[in-house]
Amino acid sequence: MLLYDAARPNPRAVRMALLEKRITVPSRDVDVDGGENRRLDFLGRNPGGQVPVLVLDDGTWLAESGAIFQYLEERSPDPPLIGRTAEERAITRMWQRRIERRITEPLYAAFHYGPAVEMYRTRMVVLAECANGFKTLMLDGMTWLDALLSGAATVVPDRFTVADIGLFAALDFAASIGWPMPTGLRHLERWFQTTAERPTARASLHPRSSQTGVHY
Ligand SMILES: N[C@@H](CCC(=O)N[C@@H](CS)C(=O)NCC(=O)O)C(=O)O
Repeated sequence: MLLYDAARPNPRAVRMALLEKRITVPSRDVDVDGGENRRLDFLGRNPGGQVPVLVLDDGTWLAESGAIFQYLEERSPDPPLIGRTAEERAITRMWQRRIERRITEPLYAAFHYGPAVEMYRTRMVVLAECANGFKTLMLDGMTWLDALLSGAATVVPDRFTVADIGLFAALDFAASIGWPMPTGLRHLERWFQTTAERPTARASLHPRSSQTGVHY
């Protein structure tokens, strides 16, 4: 396998999952700043034009973090990051999707259409006028989750899962670019601190983080 990586939060989430599962995969950085992932040769293999991509041993390009998590789980079930039973797996996916919809997708849209708009303008449709709206949705999602966590250390009760990993990669990135979670969300703050203490949280940071201060 080969991981097409980059100094970006979704690739970081895959790095964190690999570390949690103690799987070592060689990686190569894609020049996202230079638009390598939006060129025809890359798009021919991943029409989504984004990273991460896991290249499987048969040469298949597997994109979308959720699909990559799923593949890793089936290849290396221990420790489980999705679940041991059909019920556990379904519950993890339910939370993973809720978090994407309510928090991480609005967060990334707010970033692409806001601070990063000039870079993305030449590559994709950007809705600069919607950046603030997506940020409002993201903040609303954080408030929603805070109330649901109510002291829990993990999104899915009593199990660390890919739902935690995807959320952590996004919120750590956001805080490091100056978008901290709103004050007063003490459950979400506690969840964040607990997740940040996992050895894989630090170990999954891209080497560029130490130069830029951005957590990805
Ligand atoms: N739905 C995709 C999203 C991946 C994504 O947003 N990748 C970003 C980095 S975090 C990217 O490739 N950005 C560069 C671009 O879109 O050109 C996933 O879950 O993997």
